[in-house]
Amino acid sequence: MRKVAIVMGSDSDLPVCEKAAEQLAKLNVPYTMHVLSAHRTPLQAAEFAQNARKEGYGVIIAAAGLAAHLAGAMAAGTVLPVIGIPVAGGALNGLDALLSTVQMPTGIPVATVAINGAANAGILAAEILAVHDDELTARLAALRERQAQAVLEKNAKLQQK
Ligand code: RP5
Repeated sequence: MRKVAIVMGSDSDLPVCEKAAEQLAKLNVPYTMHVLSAHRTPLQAAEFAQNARKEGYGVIIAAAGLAAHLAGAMAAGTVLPVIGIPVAGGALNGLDALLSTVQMPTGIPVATVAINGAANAGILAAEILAVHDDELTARLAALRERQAQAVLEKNAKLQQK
């Protein structure tokens, strides 16, 4: 199976990114994590994106806050699918990162999740890899089933009150 790269602009983004990692681990999807900044290490970030496919990656998740250009920089360097996570923080609390990540020019797409929506980024990465993987598809379906059961149990408890 191809791997997922989780790249983040700073180690301060790690607590958010760990939620993506948790989902991937639960689904048995291999992943690696990297600190790479579009602004502070632009050459290394570009090099990572350019080599990602031949290094065995199938999806890149990129998380950054403030003027968040990391996901866009990744997408500029590869035709692998890139999922952007805008990270909350700073005076605008993530709205800046959301707009910087989501407003990509035509031709260089970034699939952007919610501010701090790292769990969904992990699940979406798995769903992309599952297109050609029936076993992973089954694990994703089981995850949905467990979620539905949890909601139904909560409803049942509420009805008993
Ligand atoms: C962004 O600036 C990073 O992605 C992080 O969210 C934010 C702050 O970085 P640090 O100053 O904590 O390294 O590039």
